[in-house]
Amino acid sequence: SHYKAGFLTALTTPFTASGKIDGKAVSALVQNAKNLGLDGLYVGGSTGEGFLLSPEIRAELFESVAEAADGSLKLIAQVGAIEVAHAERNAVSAAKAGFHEVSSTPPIYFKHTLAEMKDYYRDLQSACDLPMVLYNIPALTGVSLPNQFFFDLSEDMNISGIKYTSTDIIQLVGLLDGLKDVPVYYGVDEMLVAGLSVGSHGGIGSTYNILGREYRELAEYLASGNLSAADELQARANRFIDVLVSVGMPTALKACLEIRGLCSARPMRPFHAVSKDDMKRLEVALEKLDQK
Ligand code: SI3
Repeated sequence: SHYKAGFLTALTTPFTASGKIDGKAVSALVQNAKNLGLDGLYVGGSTGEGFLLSPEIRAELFESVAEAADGSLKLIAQVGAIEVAHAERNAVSAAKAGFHEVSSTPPIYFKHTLAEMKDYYRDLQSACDLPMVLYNIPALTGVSLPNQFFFDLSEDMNISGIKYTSTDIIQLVGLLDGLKDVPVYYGVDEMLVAGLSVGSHGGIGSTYNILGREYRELAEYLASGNLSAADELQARANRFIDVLVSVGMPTALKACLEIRGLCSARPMRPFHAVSKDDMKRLEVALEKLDQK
């Protein structure tokens, strides 16, 4: 297919009332991804509230997901953490649990040099010996990685992909043009049609938990040249995503998954669970999706 990297959902991290990983809900969410025909899971990213999870709880999460996936999905762990030693521990936990690849945002908060960020990725890879998916998500990290950074690291590391979550399509065109054999996952769900049109090899996003089937369909329409059908699906997705974004991510998605009976809406502190009023708005948005 055109989309050799596949379509993966960013997984929500479900918690029990006492703040532990809810194993039953993990199974339900993983089964949901399988039912939607998705190729894999991106675990512990922004959708998974990764930066709010200790190394211990992330290890539990990775174990629980790997067990539920049971070998039938590609598993990528987002291991980034403020403390580098924690990121390395997360990478080791992912490898132990049987994940296929690790991924990380660049180091955040301080303004690091490109050389420091390169060493960060090299150290992570040495810790776990798994292929690495580099992650550009400037809206949340405040770090916009330049294309040369991706080119340089793919020369001297085992880079299995780039998750490109930016609306800068000019940079994306240059990235796809300059890369040799490294697949790009586009990460802005509202612009999947744009990301795939310029040549991205797949996608990863939060709303795939709900719209995974539609995104795969959208991709097939594009590949077969039916642009207007692809555009229509994107517009339908965005009417739904607009409500989620106005309620607030990632908790709005978690609330939708509670409405669908898959997990509790309860987020990790300092997030608040969505209000009753917002819950109503999300119910309506989900109903509209079901009506087509
Ligand atoms: O777990 C993750 O790291 C993600 O899901 C990232 C993903 O690219 C999401 N981006 C952000 C900023 O959270 C998107 O899927 C996003 O939620 C979606 O496009 C709606 O805005």
